[in-house]
Amino acid sequence: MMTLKLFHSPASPFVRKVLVCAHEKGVADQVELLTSKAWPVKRDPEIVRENPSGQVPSAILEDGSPLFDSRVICAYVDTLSASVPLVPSDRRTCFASMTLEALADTMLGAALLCRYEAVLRPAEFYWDLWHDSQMEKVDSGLDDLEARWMEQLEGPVSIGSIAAACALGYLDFRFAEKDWRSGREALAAWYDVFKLRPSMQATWPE
Ligand SMILES: N[C@@H](CCC(=O)N[C@@H](CS)C(=O)NCC(=O)O)C(=O)O
Repeated sequence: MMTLKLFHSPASPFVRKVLVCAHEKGVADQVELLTSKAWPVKRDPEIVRENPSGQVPSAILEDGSPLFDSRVICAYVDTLSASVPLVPSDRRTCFASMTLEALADTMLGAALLCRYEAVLRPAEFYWDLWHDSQMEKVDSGLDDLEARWMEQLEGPVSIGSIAAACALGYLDFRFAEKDWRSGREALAAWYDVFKLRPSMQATWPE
């Protein structure tokens, strides 16, 4: 059986995307988790050896070659079994799913920057405007999901819906006080069902 070595961190929403994909594809047992310490200011040399960004998720294939970032690893995981395709083969839905994933990743990236700003940056350097501007990207993304992406989200599970669910899950996890559900009832209702999927339950952040 092929094994994918995955640098991971139990709270990382980008890693979660990969693990949700692995569970959806029934190949979670082919992923070997490597403990790592991804952090923006002091990179983990073990990860850097494989991925100069030092970020998780980063993976190593059986032949020793590196695989990153989360989008590439998710696409790779999709090839590990023939069950339901997460990157749709139909051209139109494929690019729509990838765009939805990109949107969710953008929201996640901005939310992570807010998190780092709050927990990492020395208080005297904290910049409200910068923080709030990142959070505006998250809010615009939430509005876009509600206004334009519900049909796609409600369709068959895909890389796009998984990424969106991981982004919303991260908001609940790290920004519990943020009331992202108000005014976005369709998105909230969709997420509250999607999060019950066994793949989401098996990858709850710690
Ligand atoms: N574009 C990357 C983003 C990954 C990312 O931001 N990972 C975070 C953890 S959730 C990380 O490693 N942060 C440490 C850093 O930015 O150096 C992906 O999709 O994999």
